[in-house]
Amino acid sequence: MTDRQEWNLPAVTYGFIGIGVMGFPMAQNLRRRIPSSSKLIICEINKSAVDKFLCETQPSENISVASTPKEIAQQCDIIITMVPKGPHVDEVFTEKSTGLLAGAPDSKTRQILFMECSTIDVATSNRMNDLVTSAGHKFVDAPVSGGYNGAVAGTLTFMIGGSEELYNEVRPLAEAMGKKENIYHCGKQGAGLATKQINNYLGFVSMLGVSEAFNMGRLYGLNPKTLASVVNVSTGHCYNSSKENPVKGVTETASASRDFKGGFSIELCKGVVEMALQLGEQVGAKSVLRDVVLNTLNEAAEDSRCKGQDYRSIYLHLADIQQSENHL
Ligand SMILES: *[C@@H]1O[C@H](CO)[C@@H](O)[C@H](O)[C@H]1NC(C)=O
Ligand SMILES: *[C@@H]1O[C@H](CO)[C@@H](O)[C@H](O)[C@H]1NC(C)=O
Ligand SMILES: *[C@@H]1O[C@H](CO)[C@@H](O)[C@H](O)[C@H]1NC(C)=O
Ligand SMILES: CC(=O)N[C@H]1CO[C@H](CO)[C@@H](O)[C@@H]1O
Repeated sequence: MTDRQEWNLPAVTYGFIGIGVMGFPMAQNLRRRIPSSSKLIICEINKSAVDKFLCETQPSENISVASTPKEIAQQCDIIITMVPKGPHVDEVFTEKSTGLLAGAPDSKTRQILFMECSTIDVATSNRMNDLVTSAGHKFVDAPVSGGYNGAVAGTLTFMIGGSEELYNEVRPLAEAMGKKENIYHCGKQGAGLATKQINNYLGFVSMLGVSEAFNMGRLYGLNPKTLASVVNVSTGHCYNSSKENPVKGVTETASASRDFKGGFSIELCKGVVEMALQLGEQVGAKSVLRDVVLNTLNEAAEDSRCKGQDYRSIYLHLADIQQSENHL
């Protein structure tokens, strides 16, 4: 409440749809940084999340709750959406009696800026963009990375797709929920999502390689710490070999040291990687890894050692070892 001027956000009415794991802390940071005279209206189907949000917000803060996205569009100038999947985004925007578009006014009276932060397929995002812009309103795709911790700390990375002008308009909003240095203009609408998916694909492929390599080392009988030290300073080095070694005990802060609890679940990872490969197919990009990656993810998602765990638990699946056997 001290440094609101610093964020330089317009004194308009804000709407936030989707107060889930990520949306909850993002909306909290937004509330702290928009002008105190501005109202924030939230909309979420999970009642207990709404109660928790109201309970954790200062009574002096200007907050209200809408029961449908339509009500949000009837009142807000800037609307942020953060929901799990493509079909949810579709419903939030297009549902005939409750959707955002049903509540959006004539754009000459009030033009709405839609900042769509969900991780969804590019085709759905493009479709929403077409509907919104043909009604005279503004739309950007702005997916994030950095997970729950990044959302709480307000250090998320934003990958934004839209015109230069729209990018400049949403940048202060992204800064209010993310890290100033990590706000990227990725290209025209859709490019934010494409960037996010391609990075997640590379992240998974990289983790798969690291897991296979360290399993080879394990079976040969190499000391995983020594192997990691050499990889660390050699050509095999990558983020996941140094910061996220899957062998428990090699990297203190790695997911492996928490027995792969929390983090980016194998199921979410599978969803994003599938979207990335679909995107690759649409643009005609050759992928020799495609089937291997999809099969591995499908198998892992059915493996009790990986189900609901951080995606890096793929190592246990590949090495065919139990959690209790994963140590130095
Ligand atoms: C809450 O927000 C509304 C709409 O922006 C504004 O009219 C009203 O004055 C605000 N109330 C307070 C207590 O700041
Ligand atoms: C609903 O919200 C509460 C509080 O944020 C959360 O603990 C719970 O897991 C949510 N339920 C579902 C089904 O997402
Ligand atoms: C590998 O490098 C990272 C820094 O990049 C360091 O934190 C880690 O301790 C190193 N691990 C080993 C086993 O040398
Ligand atoms: C190559 C690379 O950096 N891969 C991934 C390693 O893990 C992190 C955290 O999940 C990903 O963000 C990286 O993309």
